[in-house]
Amino acid sequence: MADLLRDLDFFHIDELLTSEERATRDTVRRFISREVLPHIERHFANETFPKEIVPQMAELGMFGANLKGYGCAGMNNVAYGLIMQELEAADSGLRSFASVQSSLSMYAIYANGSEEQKKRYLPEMAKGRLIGCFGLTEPDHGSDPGGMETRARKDGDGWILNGTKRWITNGSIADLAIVWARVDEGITGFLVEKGTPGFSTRDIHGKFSMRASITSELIFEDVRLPASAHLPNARGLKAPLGCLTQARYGIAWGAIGAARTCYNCALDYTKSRKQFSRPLAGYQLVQNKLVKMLTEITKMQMICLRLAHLKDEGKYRPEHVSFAKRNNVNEALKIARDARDMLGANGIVNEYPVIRHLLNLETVNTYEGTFDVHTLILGRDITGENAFE
Ligand code: TGC
Ligand code: FAD
Repeated sequence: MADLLRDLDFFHIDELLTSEERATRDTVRRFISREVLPHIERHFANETFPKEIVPQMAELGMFGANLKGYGCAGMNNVAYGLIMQELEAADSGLRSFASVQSSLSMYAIYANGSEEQKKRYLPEMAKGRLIGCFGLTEPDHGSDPGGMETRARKDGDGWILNGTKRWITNGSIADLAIVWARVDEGITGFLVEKGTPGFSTRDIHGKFSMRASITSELIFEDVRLPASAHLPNARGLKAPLGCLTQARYGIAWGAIGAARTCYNCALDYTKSRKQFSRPLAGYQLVQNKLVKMLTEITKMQMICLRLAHLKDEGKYRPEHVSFAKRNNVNEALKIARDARDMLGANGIVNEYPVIRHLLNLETVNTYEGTFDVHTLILGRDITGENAFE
């Protein structure tokens, strides 16, 4: 089977990229091909994350890639998106790791931290020496994080933290947890270092999706935190939601990568597989599916490039990101399902990457705002009626 990471560029979108953006994408693609693809099925089978590649990801500037200063690469948002696209062409779990490190954990400190916190943590996180996780979801509060029960109360100069966060990517492998909690004034954020007494993690096993990514529960039992652990500029739910906007942006790009791998695989397979003495690709029903995939991927690419330019110009709104995340992940999921069908029985084995992408995309459609939550965010935007109240 030919290179499944190869481009799909029906509308010459490549010509709209700068040479630096193309070079970033190609470097990441070579890295993925060399260091990730040969091992990813084993990690998915064993429920392990390939932690050994973290230093190389850092070397390539992938962590906090679009942040400025503090040892970050300061790339534009097109380059950042292309990195996410290539990572997810290999596996959604890999893109998840980078999203959580960059857009959730580093960005939370970048946007809400003191100068001292930024200098202390961001350069180490950019180098991949310090891994972060982002604890917003709780066992009883997923789509409605505003209902969170994790609580911090003042204790002298510091704080005492109690509560449980669930479904936290990188939870048990993180050195630093960004934890969102309720205080008397509302919702705010804390930095909790691994090893702090009273803080423990428990991994979630039995996942059929995102198996090459660690997902954990974070438990806080009378965790005593110094004043310096508080993110001083995190005031209200808009602080964590602002981080989600950054991560959702990367997810919209990532979905293109997963969809592209599935499309390339389905195209190659149906061109070579013969039934009734003709290649499957010669049948009208199969061509219809391939053309639908091509069309949706091309639309996804256009949405993301325009979104990147709006973001770089400071003109994008969270609702633009909701539009892109909702559409791209849902279309990628449909493409993965069609590709799986087109591979017949071979669509269910790990000789081909399609079933792994399909299973992963079920998570991607759920996390960072489910498909329906983004529908309601957009519905609120265009009607002025808030379905969440
Ligand atoms: P609502 O009244 O809508 O908003 C409260 C305040 O926040 C502001 N805001 C935002 N700010 C920045 N970015 C956004 N996306 C924002 N959305 C809202 C808003 O303007 C308001 O500000 P202010 O000044 O008036 O206080 O709050 P609500 O409680 O009605 O929330 C509604 C809703 C459903 C949109 C929100 O809760 C939501 O997005 N729910 C989905 C939860 C979610 O996505 N969780 C993700 C957890 S992290 C994760 O899944 C990581 S996966 C790993 C990976 O990324 O790979
Ligand atoms: P619920 O909110 O209970 O939703 C269940 C269903 O109800 C969905 O179909 C939803 O669309 C629907 N629904 C909810 N509200 C409404 C409504 N108002 N109207 C109509 N329908 C509605 N969280 C973190 O904080 N950090 C992480 O790193 C992280 N990583 C994750 C990794 C994985 C592998 C997974 C699976 C999840 C992760 N999450 C993380 C949690 C994720 O963000 C939540 O699962 C997601 O927000 C949905 O919450 P929920 O699972 O509680 O579903």
